[in-house]
Amino acid sequence: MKMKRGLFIVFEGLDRSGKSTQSRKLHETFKALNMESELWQYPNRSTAIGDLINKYLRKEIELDDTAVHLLFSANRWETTKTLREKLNNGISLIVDRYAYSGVAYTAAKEGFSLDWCKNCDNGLPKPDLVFFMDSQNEALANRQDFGAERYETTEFQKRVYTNFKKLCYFENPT
Ligand code: DGP
Repeated sequence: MKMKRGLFIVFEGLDRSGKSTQSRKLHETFKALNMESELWQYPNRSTAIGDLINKYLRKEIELDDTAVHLLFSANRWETTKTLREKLNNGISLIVDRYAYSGVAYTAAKEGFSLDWCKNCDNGLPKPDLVFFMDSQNEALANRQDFGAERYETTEFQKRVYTNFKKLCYFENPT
């Protein structure tokens, strides 16, 4: 089934919080309903910028924190044209992480405010729906391979979680 405009759905949360599994499940559901959709992921490690980010996350290279923040954002901006085209062509996008991770992760580092972190993503296409996988870090630390990548430490994930909760509140105050 072709929709007039595709849906832009994002899954956010800590590392190993189940985002990828839920994104895949939703994608399967779309397929079963015969609705055109694609599964996307940020960072998109397949581009030149994504390759740099990948090396940074795997601790193969060191980069300045501000530069890395801008690279993650640039990685979203560089795919914006394609993203809009897909949506306008009726293809729904189910996206594992987006700009909320950009803010929550960098603001977990010393000297970065939530507001500053939001600036470079201003103007990106806005999702229609964002799911936050509300998993606490204690359980996540027991998942297989936890610790392999740069941000996978219990302390860091605790600060990221606090930031995600602040973003949930500020974006949707009750
Ligand atoms: P993933 O491929 O979903 O496991 O994400 C890789 C790691 O990068 C994960 O620890 C979350 C982090 N991350 C994702 N997006 C951003 C971002 O925009 N900025 C920062 N600083 N970190 C991010």
